[in-house]
Amino acid sequence: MYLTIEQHIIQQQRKFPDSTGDLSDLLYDIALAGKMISKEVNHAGLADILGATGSINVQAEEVQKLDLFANSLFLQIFEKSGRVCTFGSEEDEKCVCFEPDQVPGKYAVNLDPLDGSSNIDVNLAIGSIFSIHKKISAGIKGTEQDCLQKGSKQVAAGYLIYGSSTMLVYTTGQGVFGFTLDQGIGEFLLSHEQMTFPDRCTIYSINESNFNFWDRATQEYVQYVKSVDSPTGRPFNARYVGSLVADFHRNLIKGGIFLYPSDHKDPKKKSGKLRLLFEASPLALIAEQAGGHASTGTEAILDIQPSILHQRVPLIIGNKDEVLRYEGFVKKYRG
Ligand code: P6P
Repeated sequence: MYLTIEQHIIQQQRKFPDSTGDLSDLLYDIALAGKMISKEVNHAGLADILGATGSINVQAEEVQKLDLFANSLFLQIFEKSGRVCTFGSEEDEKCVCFEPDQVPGKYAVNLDPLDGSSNIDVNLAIGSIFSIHKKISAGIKGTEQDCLQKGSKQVAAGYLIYGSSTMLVYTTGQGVFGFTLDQGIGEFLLSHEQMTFPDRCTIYSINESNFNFWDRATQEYVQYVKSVDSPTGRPFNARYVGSLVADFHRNLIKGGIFLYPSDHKDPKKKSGKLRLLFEASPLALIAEQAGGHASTGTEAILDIQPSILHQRVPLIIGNKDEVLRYEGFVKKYRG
């Protein structure tokens, strides 16, 4: 008999007798949003087929871009919940600070509502990434300060992956747990207890079209893992979907390192393409809880004090030994 995510969250909550249950309720809210987005994402292909007759979906409604659909869904759920004071989203320039009704929300949520959504029309896995912090600002109403917290201060983080099946993977600091959506009963069921990176790292994930724009350390590291001198004595497998959640999830299960380093091809990417608060930080907590590591190449992701909401960082994440090895290459060139 499988455990539902609700039962699991309550089990975890019982370990903290003075818990009010607000974090548990917030995790349910995210699971609910995940079920609703999963339905739309799977349906999008159909809409696209029908979309050839114009931007009308099967219910004859205006087709919303799915990432905007996901964003507004999370916004509505969080606004109604009374558990969230501030909501930062990759889709919105500024964070949303909800009007506290009776009780101000205790949590700030940073979210990438639908990461990799450009892969929907080619039927590749995409995901939602979430990061939860406690409210720290002084006033009743939340502020941007509640979103701009170090990754090490997260009380929970995780992601939804909409792939061959829909999964919710999360941690509250007690290990990493994976739940698979049973579409038949509409429940997330515990399918991966205490997820950890395998000992052996055999996969590297990076967009090699940027090779000529990387620094020497990255070029040398990638050449190394592709050679017979690699830690396994044979070249690592190259696996790159171009959808962060899909690449990260596969590497978590099979053992791998994902790299999105800074490059000098695009001035906007000189500190990396991926966003600290909406992608790197939540996945870093999952990685560290699963025995892995996440770094910029010189600094642990969880230690970075964010300065702006849409701060970009280089992201090297996966098996701990491999990420530390990459850091060694960087050190060699930076001294
Ligand atoms: P590139 C998707 O657009 C995304 O934000 C991540 O999901 C993914 O890892 C990355 O960008 C892919 O970027 O430059 O390799 O296409």
